[in-house]
Amino acid sequence: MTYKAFIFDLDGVITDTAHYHFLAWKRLADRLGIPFDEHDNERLKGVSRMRSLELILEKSTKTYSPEQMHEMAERKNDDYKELIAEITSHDILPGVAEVFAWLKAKHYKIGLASASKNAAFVVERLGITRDFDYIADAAKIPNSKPAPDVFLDVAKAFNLPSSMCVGVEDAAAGVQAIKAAGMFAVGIGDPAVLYEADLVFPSMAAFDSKKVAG
Ligand code: B16
Ligand code: MG
Repeated sequence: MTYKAFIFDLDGVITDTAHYHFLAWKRLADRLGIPFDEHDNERLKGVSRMRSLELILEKSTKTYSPEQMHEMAERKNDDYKELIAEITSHDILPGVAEVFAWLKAKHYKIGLASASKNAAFVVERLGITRDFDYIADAAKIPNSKPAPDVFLDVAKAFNLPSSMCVGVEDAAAGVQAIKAAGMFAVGIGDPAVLYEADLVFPSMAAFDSKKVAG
């Protein structure tokens, strides 16, 4: 096989921060009187902070200025940061440690391509910063998923062409980003949702590295 690097998404693949995002968005939606539940939250997975806010405000009867929206996003992020401050290594999803150990033993590069500007903090809390050869900084990525930018940024850091990289994602927008980058896409979750992926495993615990890289 020609692959040399595996590039992972964070939320939904390495750890489940989606629930904390939900709680923080829910607090904002309640304050604004906008209906918002776990089902609505599905649409926000892998989507940037501002785009997430726009999706929530679709159900609002009021319109808000860019300044107001900026303030809402800041407040949500403050609430979110308070929630994720308690994350520990126990929050690493089952299967991740085994997959990383296998990849390291085979000398694959391991990268992180998260849309989250809090990714470095989360990874630090999980205690796995040193497992990554490169962590993309979402604040420096021009276009968020489904654009390929964050995955291309990691490939560039590794000095590898896309054809030598495998992307791993739990969100449809993320799988689209991997495919737009020209990489092999592994989906984690429901094949019906992640139908654009080249291969789908139901969870990281079911991730079969040999099926991807041999
Ligand atoms: P932040 P991922 C994404 O993480 C989340 O899935 C998404 O819900 C969130 O809005 C986005 O990060 C931005 O996060 O507000 O912390 O910058 O799946 O790309 O690891
Ligand atoms: Mg994700």
